[in-house]
Amino acid sequence: MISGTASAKKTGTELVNSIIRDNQGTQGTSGVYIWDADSLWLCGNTIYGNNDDGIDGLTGAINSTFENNYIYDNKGDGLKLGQFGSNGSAGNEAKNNMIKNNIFYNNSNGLTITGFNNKIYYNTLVRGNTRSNTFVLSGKDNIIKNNLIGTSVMLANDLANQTHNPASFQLGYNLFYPTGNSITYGESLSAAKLIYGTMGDLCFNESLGCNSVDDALGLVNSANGDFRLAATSPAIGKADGTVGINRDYAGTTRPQGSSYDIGAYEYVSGQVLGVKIQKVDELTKKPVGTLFLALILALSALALTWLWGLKFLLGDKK
Ligand SMILES: [Ca+2]
Repeated sequence: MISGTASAKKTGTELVNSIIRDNQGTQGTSGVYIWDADSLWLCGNTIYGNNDDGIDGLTGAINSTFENNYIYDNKGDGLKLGQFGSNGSAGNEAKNNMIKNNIFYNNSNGLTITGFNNKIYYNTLVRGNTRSNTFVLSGKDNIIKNNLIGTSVMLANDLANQTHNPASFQLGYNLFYPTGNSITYGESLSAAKLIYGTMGDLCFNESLGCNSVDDALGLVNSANGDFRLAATSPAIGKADGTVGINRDYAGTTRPQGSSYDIGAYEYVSGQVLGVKIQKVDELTKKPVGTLFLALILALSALALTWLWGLKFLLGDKK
């Protein structure tokens, strides 16, 4: 837990290159819980298998950066910032944050943001098999560019007592995988909403989501934890390079080739396929098979025999 208060925010915390997993309390057990933080830096973490959100920033973060994190298989949202129904007057707003180069896979919602002036660039949000939305956003003046978005998006204005308009979003240059009527757009979460099938439809009707690509994601093998772009991915060359982010999730320089690619990975020409890019749980939670167990027992027996031999040898020398 990273905890301040609305009037005295926790400032300058860094959480870097950590594995945060399997927090399995009976309810509300998230990997990271943020409570009124300012200038927080979360970078390079792997966060999975938690009973609620990967990162729960419901109570607010400002001026913070969330980058190059891999957040997957959490029962709640991947990253949640700000609180639906709040206008931020209690200090619990998500404001002026940067969310870039993260991978969200098989969480409930991938990324949910309620707030102001947040920048959401170059993230990969992929749905798993059983969960719902990948992306929910509400608030004002947020910029959402160069993200690779699987299956569904909700855009709404849910901030009470303020004259926010979802059209104040800058939404563009994303790759969206259409799977039916899976874009929800509305003035508030409680009001009637409009439903669209593609970013093209959203652009035509709302002048939002333009310069995007509606197509399959074109990843190497997301089910096996490899979220790199395949050589034929429609995400290649379609990002807006002017947002000023010059490294990708893997630390590769952007752009490769002449143009910038959508999603957490820049495509690298000649990338080696079949290289095992594993989920962490395959490394740390691998069950001990019977054959492996037998090998351990055999080696243990051998070691014991050798120790007995050594003891006799030493005994002889006395
Ligand atoms: Ca490129």
